[in-house]
Amino acid sequence: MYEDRILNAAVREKIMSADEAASLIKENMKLGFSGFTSAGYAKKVPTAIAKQGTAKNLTVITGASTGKELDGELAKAGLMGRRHPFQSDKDSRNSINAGDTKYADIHLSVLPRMVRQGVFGEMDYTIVECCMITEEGIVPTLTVGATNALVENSKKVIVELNTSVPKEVYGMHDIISPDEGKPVAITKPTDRVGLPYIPCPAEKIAAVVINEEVGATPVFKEPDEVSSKIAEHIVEFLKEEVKKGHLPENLYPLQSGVGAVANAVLAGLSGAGFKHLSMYTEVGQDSAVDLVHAGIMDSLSTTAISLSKEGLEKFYANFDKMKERIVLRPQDVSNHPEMVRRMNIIAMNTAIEADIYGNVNSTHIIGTKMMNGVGGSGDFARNAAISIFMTPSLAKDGKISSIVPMVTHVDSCEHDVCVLVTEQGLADLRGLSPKERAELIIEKCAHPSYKEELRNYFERAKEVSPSQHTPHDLAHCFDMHQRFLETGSMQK
Ligand code: 0RQ
Repeated sequence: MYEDRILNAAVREKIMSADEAASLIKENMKLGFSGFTSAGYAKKVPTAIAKQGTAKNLTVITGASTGKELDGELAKAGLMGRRHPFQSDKDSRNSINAGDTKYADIHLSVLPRMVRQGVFGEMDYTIVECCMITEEGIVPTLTVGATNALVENSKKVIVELNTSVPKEVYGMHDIISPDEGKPVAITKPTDRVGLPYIPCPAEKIAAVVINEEVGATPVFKEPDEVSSKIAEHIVEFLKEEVKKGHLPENLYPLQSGVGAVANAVLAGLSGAGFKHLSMYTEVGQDSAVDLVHAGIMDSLSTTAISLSKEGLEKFYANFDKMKERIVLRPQDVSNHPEMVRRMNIIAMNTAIEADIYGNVNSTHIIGTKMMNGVGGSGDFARNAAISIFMTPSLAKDGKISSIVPMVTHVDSCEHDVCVLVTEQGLADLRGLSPKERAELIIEKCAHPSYKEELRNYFERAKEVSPSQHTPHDLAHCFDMHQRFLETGSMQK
């Protein structure tokens, strides 16, 4: 059985049930997992670990977020002692915010190097979803993430062979470690410089579990009026930059973050008349892959393809074209500062809140509650040719203004934010002094119902501030947040 997917006979002998594989996992173990966004993570083994419920205080390290069968089940079972570097599951978020899971939120490009440096110690097991096991190693499904670094630094590996993923996916991956001190010779998104599999000797494989199911797939909100308006402003800005000769007609390679707004912005690009676009990014959601289907995007380099059920069906129905145009890389290559800088990436990420001087909070709700994590937004924002942050001007039905006097937590600082966009408008902050930025952000990005309070804050700050470079009224810079905590709304 499975001779066409497990090429080594000795490895075929290691096929066992998810329960048997899960019983290898003991209390206090350090586990690596494949997976990045809702793609490429093992499902049966973590669910079985959670059901057995005995392996307490696990350290769980992945590429980025995973789905409910992994983060959700382990958190609900109270087994998640530590979690790195990014998550977005409701139950794992609750466990972190209750103080039950210790969470270090780490730039995604940095995590694999930390794994190789031994910052977390050696992994006891790395649990990898794959579509094939060759004589030389493991062929992942539609992600790479940090899997290669985790496998390298693991005592043993458990493989979950997912037969719903065609084995023809072999050849889409480009595996290389950038930590060897040599330049990574990638100058365009589809360049290939590495191996089509993750090296792993047969002896290191402790168990193979067969999974025939697709598992949960993400559901994307249809673009609404607010996200479509944000997309419109960005498209207009990019067209203007082309007109001025600042950008080529097919733009520079794009990076786009996760979530509903990011998905809508890419969808907005499809009708904008651009041709021969490319992406050098970390996650290809439906709207990015749709641009490839439509022939608007020629090439897409990413570490994960994260598609809805319909998106996945369309992807496999047009697989030859997808394979020709899409390359899957480790996250320390997809997010590598060297490549982001070299290829002049246009980075587009979503903020939770931004302040009048252009600092961005992507992670903490009202300064203390973890949402997801910084993910790759910092990797791209710091090194991009143009770093764009976008957010609806209001959150929670207007009870919160996303533009505030001072952010309650900083993920991307004023130096890494070139352009700020809400549905109200776009502020091009490049080359502006802090006070010029404040005027523009309040004018262009704030919602009309909060403009007056923000203007009043800025005027008062100029009166009471000891310095006129970045004026602040430090005793009152969090008044809006405090009012929300006390009354449930920032509105006066
Ligand atoms: O909460 O779901 O309870 O209503 O935040 O907000 O508007 O649905 O936006 O799905 O695009 O996510 C920044 C979280 C945006 C995401 C963030 C509340 C809001 C809602 C989600 P509810 P939306 P999105 C590449 C790059 C960091 C990582 C990153 C993210 C929830 O984009 O995690 O960029 N980014 N990675 O109500 C209080 C505010 C709020 C607020 C929003 N000001 N105050 N709550 N919300 N603004 C990908 C990877 O790295 C893998």
